[in-house]
Amino acid sequence: MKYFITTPIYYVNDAPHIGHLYTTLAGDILVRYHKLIGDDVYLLTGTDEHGAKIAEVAEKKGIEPKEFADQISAQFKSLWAKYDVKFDRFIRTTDADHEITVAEFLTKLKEKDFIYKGEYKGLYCRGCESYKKQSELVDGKCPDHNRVPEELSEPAYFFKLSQFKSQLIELIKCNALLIQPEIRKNEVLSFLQGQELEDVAISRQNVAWGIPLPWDNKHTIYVWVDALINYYTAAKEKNLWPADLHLMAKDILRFHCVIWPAMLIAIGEKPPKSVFVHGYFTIDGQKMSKSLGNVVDPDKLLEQYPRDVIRVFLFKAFPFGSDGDFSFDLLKEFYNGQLANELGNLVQRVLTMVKNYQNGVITKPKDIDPTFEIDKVSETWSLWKSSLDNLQFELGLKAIWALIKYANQYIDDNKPWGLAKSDSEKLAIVLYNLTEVIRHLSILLLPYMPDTASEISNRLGIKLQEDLLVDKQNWGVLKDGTKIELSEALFPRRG
Ligand code: ME8
Repeated sequence: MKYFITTPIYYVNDAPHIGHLYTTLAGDILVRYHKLIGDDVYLLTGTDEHGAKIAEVAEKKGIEPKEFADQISAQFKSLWAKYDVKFDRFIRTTDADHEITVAEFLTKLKEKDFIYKGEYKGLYCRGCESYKKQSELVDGKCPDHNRVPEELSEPAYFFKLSQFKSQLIELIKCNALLIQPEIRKNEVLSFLQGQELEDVAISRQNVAWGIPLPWDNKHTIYVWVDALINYYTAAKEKNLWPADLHLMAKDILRFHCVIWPAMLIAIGEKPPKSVFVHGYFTIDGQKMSKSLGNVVDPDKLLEQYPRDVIRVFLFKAFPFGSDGDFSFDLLKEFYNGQLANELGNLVQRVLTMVKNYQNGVITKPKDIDPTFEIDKVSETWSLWKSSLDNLQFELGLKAIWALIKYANQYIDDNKPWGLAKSDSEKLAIVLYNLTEVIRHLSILLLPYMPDTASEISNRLGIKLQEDLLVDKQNWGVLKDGTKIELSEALFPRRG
């Protein structure tokens, strides 16, 4: 089954931060999951490079906007390599095929009579790159950017968004455009139902850094219209439209659930199938902002912890659709507790016992231990699947950790060190159960912790195939005579 996932394309006015990392990792987790279940998955990410904001920052730095965009875009791309993000395309809005697609898209809108020329009079926040109403300001400033918006009065071309109100409401109500979590769906619906939809200006006369309007090159295309079309550009190349899932945070919900589907319907295309809106990070309880100096740099995080630790922490810490707090203290506590003491300790204890009591060779017993609850493993698989299908990552991770706890408890209850002296048959059964649990864990953890998954598999003497789940969920796959490898602890405790 084809499954086309997108992240937002990020602005290149500044270096990547933990928020960008979060959304992109979610995409990568889903890619790895869909590969495992045999889907033909495609992940799109990239950078949003045009517009007044980027031009302004480049000018301050004394370089051309494109040169500046090249630098920051390269930072995003190299960051994704460091976190092993498996994207299929990294799109840039300065890519030639995108510029062509945008021009074609706008030409279609015009031909279908959804564009007219008028005069835009009003406010514009460069931080959001969006038109603002007086009622959206706090003390005369944009609340998100703490910046007084510019007053614009200029000729502009408009898209007849107002014509799409009832179609959009219908689409969202019946989940043909599924917006999750429910609270975000209700937010969009109450926005749409609460007022008349206004037409939206889709061109700027005084912003040179953009794609020219195909029929009037005195205007460039409004950066959000340019940016949203990126999904369509990439899809066209591979015949992927409609997108199955657009990932994002709540800041850009309306662009994706109002303007974007309307633009698509207007040219006779299908809207995206679903949009998932995750929460916002705060840092030590405070809003993350440059002025507070608390922006978390994903590159710096990697200087302190391996990428798997960061990946799993971010998704276990709080539900994907809710706001949550990041702090280095919480990260360290998670590392020492759930990684070193629980997961790492389980793997190390079990492999050490196989090494010490069975010469490092797994024996597959004929008998079973009736006290061992194999159901716990199959239950974990079903929670794993439903949580990944519904983007409830932390629920799936909780289930995995419950299995880890169960296995640690099983060791304490059975005391293999005692069995080694008295009952070698029971010992073989107990150690086989434990090594099998570890094997299952390596696959369950794969979408979240790919390095750890392959490390555990290597130590178990099996090769981890990332693309197929078939049979791996069964019990008893580890073969008699498999040689394990004992090595350093996976997550050495930190002081
Ligand atoms: O909006 N917590 O780009 P952008 C969690 N170019 N996620 C966060 C976050 C936070 N504190 N801050 C940012 C743009 N994000 C446009 C998008 S798409 C056609 C154009 C993440 O660089 C989150 O995914 O401001 C959010 O939606 C996105 O970064 C905004 O990135």
